[in-house]
Amino acid sequence: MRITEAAVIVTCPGRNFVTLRLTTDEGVTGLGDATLNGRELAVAAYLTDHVAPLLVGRDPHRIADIWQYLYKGAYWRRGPVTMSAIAAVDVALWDIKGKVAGLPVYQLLGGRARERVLVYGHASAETIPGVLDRVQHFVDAGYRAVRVQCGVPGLPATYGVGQVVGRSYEPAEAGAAPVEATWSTERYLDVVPRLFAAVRERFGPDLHLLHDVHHRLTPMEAARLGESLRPYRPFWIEDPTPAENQRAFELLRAHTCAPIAVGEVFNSIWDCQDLITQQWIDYIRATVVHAGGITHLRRILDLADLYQVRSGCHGATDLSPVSMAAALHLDVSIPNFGIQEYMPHTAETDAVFPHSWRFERGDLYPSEEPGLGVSLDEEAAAAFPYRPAYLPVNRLEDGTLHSW
Ligand code: CS2
Ligand code: MG
Repeated sequence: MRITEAAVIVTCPGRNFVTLRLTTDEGVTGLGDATLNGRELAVAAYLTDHVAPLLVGRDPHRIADIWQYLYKGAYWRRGPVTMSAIAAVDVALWDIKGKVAGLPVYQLLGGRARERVLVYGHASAETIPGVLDRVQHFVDAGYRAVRVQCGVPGLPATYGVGQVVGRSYEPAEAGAAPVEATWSTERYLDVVPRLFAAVRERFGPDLHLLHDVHHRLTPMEAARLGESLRPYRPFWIEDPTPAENQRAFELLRAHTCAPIAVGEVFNSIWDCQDLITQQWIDYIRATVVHAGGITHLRRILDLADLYQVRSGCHGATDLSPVSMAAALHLDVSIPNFGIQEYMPHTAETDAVFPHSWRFERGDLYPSEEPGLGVSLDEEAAAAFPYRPAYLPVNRLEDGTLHSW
């Protein structure tokens, strides 16, 4: 069996998505997601110009060898653009292997380790009462885990913490340049414990509550947040402080027992190594698309298992349904599954990427179809051309650029 074509499809059914389609001489095709929010065209060019020509003529069953060839053969290692491109190839090859075997991908990964995949939804609003209404919506739909975020009083809508009514708050805003928002750590640290208190008071002790800090605090500010949330038992605090300097997590760990989740911006096992092996975190959030595909993410998750770190794969809507399908096959098959993020896509996106995973009462169930269980309607995709869109930036009140 040989790869005969590697095609890159860019579409924007609400969000930009980059998809790799591999075709073989036996007519079997495979899909991989290559979307890198705000830098989509860089990965598309990397694939079209530098990877596609290397794939034609190769045996698609040699997944591990092709992975090593693209990783080591480039000389330039790691980085989100390279690793997203490799991920797309890797996932498309797993899709092909599953279709040839007549098995869903999770069966190739060792089969089911659990019956279902626990997910969390996003309850976000400007005000605390607004968030309570959103949480009620998730509880009514059967969710047992919800991420709660509210606006910071006195600041206009801030990325990831509030919501402008009628406009979605993430993961990106269409436009030629990022929106600029304002940030105040003190006001934020004041409002989040009040939000958690209100949610616990109304919904009781059983609902899992998560919160995303989007890398905005110093380690000691994050420790203060962890301690102030302690009475409300957070499931996790995500990205409390930037992870470039990983010793920051050692410091944070020494001052709070709040569970910590990190990793959505990581792209290699080397980014995760210290955090995992030093047990400075509780959940690793790397994704299939940005961390080198199923092959590489499984290595990360295996390393994590040795150190009692569980998975919490990133699942925002800037990851295409192809990535979500791949994540679910991993989630259901690994021993150290924790939770899966789930933000349903727009109806337009679901129409462009028909898929057969299933949501039921707070859990997702991976597809039982051979391969990933996702297809791409290329005619529908062509109706939604690429539109520039970027994640916002944050400035402090004096204009200093802050972490987003
Ligand atoms: C967020 C993401 O889902 C999350 O946890 O942090 O929405 C993230 O901001 C985007 O995926 C960035 O592309
Ligand atoms: Mg996040």
